[in-house]
Amino acid sequence: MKMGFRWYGEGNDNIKLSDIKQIPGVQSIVWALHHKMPGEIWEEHEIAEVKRQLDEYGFCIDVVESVNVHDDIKIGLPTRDGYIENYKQTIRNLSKFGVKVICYNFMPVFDWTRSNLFHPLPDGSTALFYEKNMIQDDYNAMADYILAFTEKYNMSFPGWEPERMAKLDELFKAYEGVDHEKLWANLKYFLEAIMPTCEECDVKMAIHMDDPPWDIFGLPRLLVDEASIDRFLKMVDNPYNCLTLCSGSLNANPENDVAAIVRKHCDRIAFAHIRNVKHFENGDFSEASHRDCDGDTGILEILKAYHDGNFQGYIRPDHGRHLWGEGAGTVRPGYGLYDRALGIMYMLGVWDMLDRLKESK
Ligand code: CS2
Ligand code: MN
Repeated sequence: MKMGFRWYGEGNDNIKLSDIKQIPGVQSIVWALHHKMPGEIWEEHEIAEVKRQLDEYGFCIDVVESVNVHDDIKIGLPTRDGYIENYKQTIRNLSKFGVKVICYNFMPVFDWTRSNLFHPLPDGSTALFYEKNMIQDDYNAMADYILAFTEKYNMSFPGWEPERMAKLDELFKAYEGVDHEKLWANLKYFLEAIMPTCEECDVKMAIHMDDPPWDIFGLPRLLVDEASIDRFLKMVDNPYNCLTLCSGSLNANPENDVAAIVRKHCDRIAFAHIRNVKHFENGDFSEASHRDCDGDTGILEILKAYHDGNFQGYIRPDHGRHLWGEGAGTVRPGYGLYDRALGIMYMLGVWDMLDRLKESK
């Protein structure tokens, strides 16, 4: 297991690499070129610059998160082939600098969706929150909420690019007729087209789970439970077709047993996202600290499943709460420094003890 930390890049993240360096056990920076639009080629000189920054602190560049897939590929338009060629070139360019894993998603229109980015928790911290009733039919209201935030604080979220959001009605129209089966077929087409490049370059494609793991605003979502993960891995049965198993995304549906999925597919999980979620009876959920008893995701069982599976991939704390003065304007929602650092210490504590117990057997 190699521990990582997501960083949004120089000038785009208030957290400094020198801060991350002080968190014990972090080897890998999970990064991206966040100024790139889906479909654009990531150029070698741009990647080289990030590599230089990471080298300075001895971090590895192995995992990229959010090489976003162009809507035309998800919709299955004839123009998709050009965007797939660009994607292949990005894979080649990334591999030249040592990248081993690309985390991406295949969610139509939106990436993760929340109704409140800084929901107050009883302990005085704040966290991302999903109020089921708020996310029903009005996708424009949803996008307005997110864009008002990103504009106010002069940032953009991957998957919520203002350029795309500006044409939301058109985008929804373009997805008309893309039902679950069509979307599966388009995903298969994309993966089969890029697998030879992945093999050649030794780069694993690791799909992120859909968040939340159910259809929203009438848009189909695919990676939602154990059965759909089975289907995905079988559909393109290649060791380079892997998962970013996101515990918090999956467990937004309490029926999902994430530890069981880890046990079943450990060898196809290239990247593990660890996040804890607390459920409410009405279907709302809140994100929580990584400590097992603070949520319902079963963090201890999940870590044990990875440890038992001798997991060799990358892992990172996913979202954290905002603590100790962190809030809108000082941190990216879900991506503060402190709670993610605490999450790392919790996970490493558990992991070290599991190592110890294994040694003494
Ligand atoms: C991430 C996802 O912040 C998050 O929830 O786990 O947004 C993830 O980066 C993307 O879905 C990957 O494409
Ligand atoms: Mn995640």
